[in-house]
Amino acid sequence: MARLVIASYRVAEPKRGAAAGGLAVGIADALKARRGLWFGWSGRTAPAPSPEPDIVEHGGVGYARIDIASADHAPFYAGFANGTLWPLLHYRLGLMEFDRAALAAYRRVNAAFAAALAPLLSPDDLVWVHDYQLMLVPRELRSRGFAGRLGFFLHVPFPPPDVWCALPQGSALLESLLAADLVGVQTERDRSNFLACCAHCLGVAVTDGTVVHAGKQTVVETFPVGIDTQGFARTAARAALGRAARQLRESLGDRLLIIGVDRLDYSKGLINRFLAYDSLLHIEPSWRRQVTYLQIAARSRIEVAQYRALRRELDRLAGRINGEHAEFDWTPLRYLTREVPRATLAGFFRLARVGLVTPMRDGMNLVAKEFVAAQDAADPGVLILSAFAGAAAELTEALIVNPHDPQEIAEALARALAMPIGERRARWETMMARLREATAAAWAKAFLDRLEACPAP
Ligand code: ADQ
Repeated sequence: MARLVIASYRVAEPKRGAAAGGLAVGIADALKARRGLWFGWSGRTAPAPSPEPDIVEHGGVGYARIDIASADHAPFYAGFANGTLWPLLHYRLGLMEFDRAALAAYRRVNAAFAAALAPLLSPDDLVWVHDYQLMLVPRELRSRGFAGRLGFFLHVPFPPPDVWCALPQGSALLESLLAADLVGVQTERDRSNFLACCAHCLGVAVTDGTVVHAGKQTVVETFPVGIDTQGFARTAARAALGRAARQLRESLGDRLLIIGVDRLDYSKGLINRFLAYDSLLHIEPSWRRQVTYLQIAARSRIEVAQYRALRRELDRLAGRINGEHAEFDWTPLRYLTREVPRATLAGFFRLARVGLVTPMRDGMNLVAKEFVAAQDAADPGVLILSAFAGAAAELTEALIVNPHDPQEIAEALARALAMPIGERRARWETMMARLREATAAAWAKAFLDRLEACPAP
């Protein structure tokens, strides 16, 4: 079996591996099975970083990590990756900032990653590059002589040509991705957008999902990311009996719990979600005192101005909603801007009657899948899900909403809160059956099987 080499911006702590949860589970299993190497950022910056990665081994997996140049980190990460690419890829041109110096830093960091990784590779390795922070790595690896099988997976959406073309020098990024043998995306929509951009911006031939550019063929396919469904379900069942879940349950009394869990990011639709809850309390006053909405929003990317502005807006809105609707013995909205341990979250999901997942645009959204996996089969909660989350393609039995319309979300909330047990069970069982198959491990396997099936270099 070929050795697997993963390159991603962040790397799980060697000792934690799959315990870091989420995506690390699927990746860690594949790495173990293939005696793999995980390459990425050390989490440190240095004025003149060593070009050689620091390599450690743990549990049969190698971890190779490099520092990023101190002068480059901010323009690379807060600048081009999260100030330019992130909004662009989430269709938010109005929030996109472009600066050539930031693009130059992005190029340098991607080149430094490839320069440090290339000497570690052998021709029969399977190399799998992850996400929008490393879009120039495929081409950089090729120009350093790596001719083996190379795959790229984009975790976030890919926008249509009219949006993508607004990015100055965007063609260089597309060309780099076409240096890979396989490009994987989350949904059919992302796939057709990516292919349309290749045809439109590069003028290349696209047939049956295969792009031929500069004499090289690249296959573009859909691989929806999954979670460790059974593992998360077990964690939730256990955590629901634990201390945090008990305290939460006691604090709720007879009230039904609505839960939202997100990174504090404008793509997650938090403002409209707060407005929707406010609207529910206005249009369906019978739910006053009967519900509590718990929103856990982990602070994220605070070095980017838009994220700080969003935080201020949510703080203001949370204050207004509680000020307007609260009673001396009822706080309608509980709002926490921090991370909560995964197991605790799993227990909270299981207690909730409604999971509220309403991103304006999301590659997949693993919270939606975690919420479903965490439910008690005898008394499952209802998922309300944005039509623009990648997960909506699979979780069709959720109440699907347009996140741009707070009123529509409010109506879905009222419907979910009143939904009879029979309907809740039927919807949940269908979604859960699907998630039992479409796990993180199955996702990694599907991608790697497809990469291995690409023509030998
Ligand atoms: P994210 O944008 O980070 O991921 P998501 O898929 O929801 O979004 O994953 C977030 C993970 O972090 C989940 O496992 C969740 O439980 C956890 N999390 C969120 N808030 C938390 C909190 N307050 N405390 C603790 N944990 C929290 C990107 C893309 C997604 C895509 C994933 C995977 O934007 O669309 O689904 O990658 O491909």
